[in-house]
This record gives sequence, C-alpha cells and structure tokens, in this order.
Amino acid sequence: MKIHRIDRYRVRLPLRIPFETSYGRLTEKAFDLLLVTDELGNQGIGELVPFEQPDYIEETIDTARIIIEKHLIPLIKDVEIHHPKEVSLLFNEVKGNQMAKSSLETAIWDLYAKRNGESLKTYFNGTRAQIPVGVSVGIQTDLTKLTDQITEYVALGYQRVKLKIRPGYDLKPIEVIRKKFPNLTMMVDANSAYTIKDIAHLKQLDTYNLAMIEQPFAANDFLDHAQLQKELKTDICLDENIRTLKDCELAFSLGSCRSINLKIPRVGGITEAMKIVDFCNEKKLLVWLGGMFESGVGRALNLQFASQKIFTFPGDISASDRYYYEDILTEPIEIQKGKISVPDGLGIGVSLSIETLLKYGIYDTIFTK
Ligand code: OSB
Ligand code: MG
Repeated sequence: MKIHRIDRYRVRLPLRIPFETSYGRLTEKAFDLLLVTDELGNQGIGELVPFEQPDYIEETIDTARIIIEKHLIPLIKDVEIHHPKEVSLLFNEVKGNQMAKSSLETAIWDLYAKRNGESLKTYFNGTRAQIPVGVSVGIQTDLTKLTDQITEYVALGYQRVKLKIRPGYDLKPIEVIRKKFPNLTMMVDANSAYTIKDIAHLKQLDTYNLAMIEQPFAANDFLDHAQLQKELKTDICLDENIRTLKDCELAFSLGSCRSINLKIPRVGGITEAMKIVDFCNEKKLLVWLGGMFESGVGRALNLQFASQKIFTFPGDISASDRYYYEDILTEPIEIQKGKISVPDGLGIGVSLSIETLLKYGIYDTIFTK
C-alpha cells in the first residue's frame, strides 16, 4: 500500500476532574488524531498523545507535530509499504520521538487491518474479548475526597487502583486507603519525584501490601532503581525509563525493576511494543498496559493490544467517562463489572463522531499526493 493523504484533527477535551501528579495539574487533554489514507481510499487512525508541557517525558505535542510533518511523513510518502512492521524501520533514522512515530505507526497498523478486513487484535493473537481494568487516581490532598473518589471507582468495579504520590503525600494517603480497602489491589506511581536519598523513606512502603511502586526515580536512571529494588520487597515498575526493547533488557539485567508499564506510544508504536511483550514473556517480567489519558481512539487501540493473554494485571484503561464528559467516538467505551469489551469492528474497531470532533477540534490536511 501507499500513503496518499494524511488528515488531522487537533482536539482539546476538558477533563471531568483536574488530574494532579507529582509534576503538575492537568485540566484538559490536548491530542491530535491522524487519519492516514491509502491509494484505495482505506483509512487508518492514530492518536498523538504527548502533553503540552515536557514534564512527563521530553516530547510535547508541539515538538511531535514538527517531527511528524518535517521528518516522518517524508520517510513514508513515496514508499510501497507491504506490512506495518516496515514503518518502524523506515522511521529508524529519526532518533527518539517515540510518541510522534507511534501516532503514524499505529494509524498504519489500523489502516492495514481495515484493508485486510480484520480486527487489529488478530495480529497480536489477542484472545480475550473483555479486559480487566484499573484506574489511576491523581493527587488529592483532601483525603476524605480521595476516599470518596476511590469508593466510587471500586463500586464501578475497577479491579486495581493506582495512587499518584510525591514527597509529602505518600504514607498518609496510602494508609488511609489501605485501611478502608484491606483487600484492594493497590499500587503507587511517583512519576520520578524521589531520589536515592529517599531510600529509607521508600522502604516504609513495604508495609502496605502494594502490588508495585511505579517510577520512583528519574526517567533515565537504571542504577538507582536497581539499588532500591535490592532493598525493597515491593516490586518496582518502570514507566518513563522504558522507550525501547533495549531499555527493558538493561532494566532486566541490572535488576532495576520486576514489572514494566508498557505504553504503545512511549515505545514508538505497536511493533516495538510487541517485541517488549515477547521479551517480558521470556524473562517472566510482569508487563501491563499503561495509559496517557487517551481519547477513544488510543483507548480502543489499547484494548485491542490488551486482549493478549499476557496482560492479566489490570491496565490503566478506564472507561471514557472516567476522564471525559464526552468522547470523540460514536459509541463511548464503557466499563461493566470491572471489565471493558474489546471493540469488535475492523482495525481498532471504533468510529469517530465527526460532530464531537468539530465541537472540540480543528481539522486540516497535512499531506496529499
Ligand atoms: O505515569 O502512568 C503515568 C497519565 C499520563 C501520563 C503519565 C501517566 C498517567 C497515568 C494515567 O497514570 C493513565 C491513564 O489512565 O490514562
Ligand atoms: Mg507512570
């Protein structure tokens, strides 16, 4: 197939509840949808997920737009693509910028599946139709409000809760929630807010029966994580550190973690994500699917990918209404008894509500033959 046209929606969706992490507060999510059309008129959709601030990792939505338009589209525009696995090879000469790459790579996977009349999960040997899901809960210093929020999620059936923490907001909220829900599968995520000096403090987390502690230290730090993992009973999970399969190999050989939060966009797309799944399977590393506050498009992709047998630990794949008043799909993604169904249409399996997209977004064309 050949890419003949790429259209885009630049969208801003207001969040139902502002989301606070160790590094900042988010009130709306900006994202782009890329619509990639082939020579036969088939169309695939990909989501561009980075934030507006370079505070989670270094990519931002603005830097990603430049990389896409100036550097990635020229690498695919005149090429006959036989299989979407070729896209990550074509992108190899652009260093880093995984989320920019992923937006186009996942759109081309969706396009390929639609062209072949298949659901995307077929290509991952996805077997499950319903995915157990968890929820990530932002920093809420009013612990009564925090408890109420989590009580609501537990009542909706969310099978795992992840609390965001930072220095000064860790032991107390964990203790309060653990007391109220003694059997809840619970974990925490620090988004790099601690340093090696906090080891003694972090060791206290061992007493709360946490499933794991996500990304306590800096995004490029494998050594201090390895030191902490040696001293901690609780599993460490790496998120920001993991951009490539090589990062997983490094983390595994140093003992920096026992679990990987895999986000398709953070590793440059589906092809690299599949390699990481294979590696984790071989090495018995716990791998689970993370999220980036995706709209329905990225959420649908995550559900397709999470249909693989290996994803038994509930991912950060909540229902659309956990984040947004309105999603940009014709059918919102809903939770039932703690599970979300994998959309069963072609490709990622969902269709766009153009009306909603135009209400919250701007449409343009970024490439035509
Ligand atoms: O660290 O996993 C993270 C959201 C945005 C950026 C980073 C993270 C998160 C989440 C929520 O924790 C994931 C989601 O529910 O989409
Ligand atoms: Mg994280």
